[in-house]
Amino acid sequence: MASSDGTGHWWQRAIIYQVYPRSFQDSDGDGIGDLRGLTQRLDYLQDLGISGIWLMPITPSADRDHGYATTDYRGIEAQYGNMADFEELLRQAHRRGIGVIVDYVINHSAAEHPFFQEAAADRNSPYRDWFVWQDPAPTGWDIWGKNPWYSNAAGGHYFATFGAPMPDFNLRNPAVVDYHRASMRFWLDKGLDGFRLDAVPHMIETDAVRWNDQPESRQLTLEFQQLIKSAPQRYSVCEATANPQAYADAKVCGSAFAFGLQYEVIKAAKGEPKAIQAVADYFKTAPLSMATMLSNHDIFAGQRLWDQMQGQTQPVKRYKLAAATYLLQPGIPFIYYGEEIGMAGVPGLEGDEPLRAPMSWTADAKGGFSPPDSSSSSSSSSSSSSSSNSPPFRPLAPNRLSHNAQTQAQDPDSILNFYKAMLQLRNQHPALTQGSYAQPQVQGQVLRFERKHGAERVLVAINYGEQEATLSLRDLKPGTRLAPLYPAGAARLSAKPLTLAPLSLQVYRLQTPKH
Ligand SMILES: [Ca+2]
Ligand SMILES: [Ca+2]
Repeated sequence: MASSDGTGHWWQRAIIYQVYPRSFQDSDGDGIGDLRGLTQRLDYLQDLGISGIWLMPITPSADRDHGYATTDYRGIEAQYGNMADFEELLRQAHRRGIGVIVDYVINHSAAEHPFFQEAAADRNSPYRDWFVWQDPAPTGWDIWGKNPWYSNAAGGHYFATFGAPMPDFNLRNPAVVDYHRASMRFWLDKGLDGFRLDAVPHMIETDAVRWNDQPESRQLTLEFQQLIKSAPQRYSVCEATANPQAYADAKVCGSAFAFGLQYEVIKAAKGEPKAIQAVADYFKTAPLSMATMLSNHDIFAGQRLWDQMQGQTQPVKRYKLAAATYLLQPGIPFIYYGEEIGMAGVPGLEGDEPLRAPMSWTADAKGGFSPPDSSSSSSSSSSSSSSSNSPPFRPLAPNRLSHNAQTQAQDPDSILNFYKAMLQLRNQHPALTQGSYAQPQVQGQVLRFERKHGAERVLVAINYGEQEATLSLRDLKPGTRLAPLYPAGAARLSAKPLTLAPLSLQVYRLQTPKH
């Protein structure tokens, strides 16, 4: 991805959309999302205003679901398509100015990966030392309530942070690191714009006490970041739950998900004063390269925002204020697919599955996720595979009739149109895209902050309260004028107290007198 103006990095200005490929768009009617389906939806994403997409794993996997149990680091999951489909997706995304990053899982492979299969079957296999073995198993280990050592049928015990089906690599073995470096280069050479690096604080363990976020894991993360960025305009973002701000540092990953902030933003949108203060304070210290979000594909990061707002007064207004908060603050915002239409989770499913329903595109029987059943008898002689016209692989979102992309697009007051307005605002104003963070203040349930870039200075004021609020602007230089950016249409104001309606947002460009 070329930088649009030849300066800086595209990702520093990016708004990134997280796609779970299995649930985004099924192009061939087998009930499973695929790469061609995603390519068909790029116009929607471009119209939304995003500038990057993060694809959860697209490589072949043993889990046939989330994709993090990798069986081949240089291939495409057959259910999603083939390498030509991926290359076409990349071309079409780049044509629209959209960068593409994909998940890369370094810490572990699938137990079904041929390397682990060889290592498990034969103590003398060259791949034995690619994984972590002990015999007998050591004692005293406890990772999230589980013993991470698993007995191997052919002898020995192997180490698996995330459970028996996903054995950890031995990342102290240089051959393993070289293998991952070569695999990353394989994708970068295709023109991929970067990686989301999975679970990096878990790469290297020292002992039963020191197994999380060890200095060696940070060092190795830096080496992978350097490899990725050895090509221009590439981006690396890390999943590092242990210490996100440390991993966002340029000397570790360069960017990391701001886990924890999402809970404060959502509580702020519910009007909790302590959370409003926490949101105001966050970017006083956090790097501007934090990857911000409201939720993602993992339940540990929270339910879908729609579900978190149920039971609140004015849930849609609060939903919009949560979105405005992270879309107008610093950071690199990541929008989880379906968030922009208010998609609900699917009740009654296990674990993370409620978060990962097929995207709600229309009010049709298959939600527009899979093509509609073809009832035409003339097609019976076609060569289409027997798998066509299968139902979507997972139940659709319960609120799809009202909250789907098509219906939302037609309602000027919808969540979707609010997201588009916020993205347009961010994209049009360098201060909001990449500006510094200044003057954060909390007055009652009102958050106010400024963003600055070059000569541009933008003021954001959000009233999370149910009462009208007045925001004093006494600290602005006399004569400062406020040009409204959102909502549009109001006349220019001089610097005087602002009146904020309940649960509302105002954004202004500040124009300071020259003299
Ligand atoms: Ca499909
Ligand atoms: Ca590990």
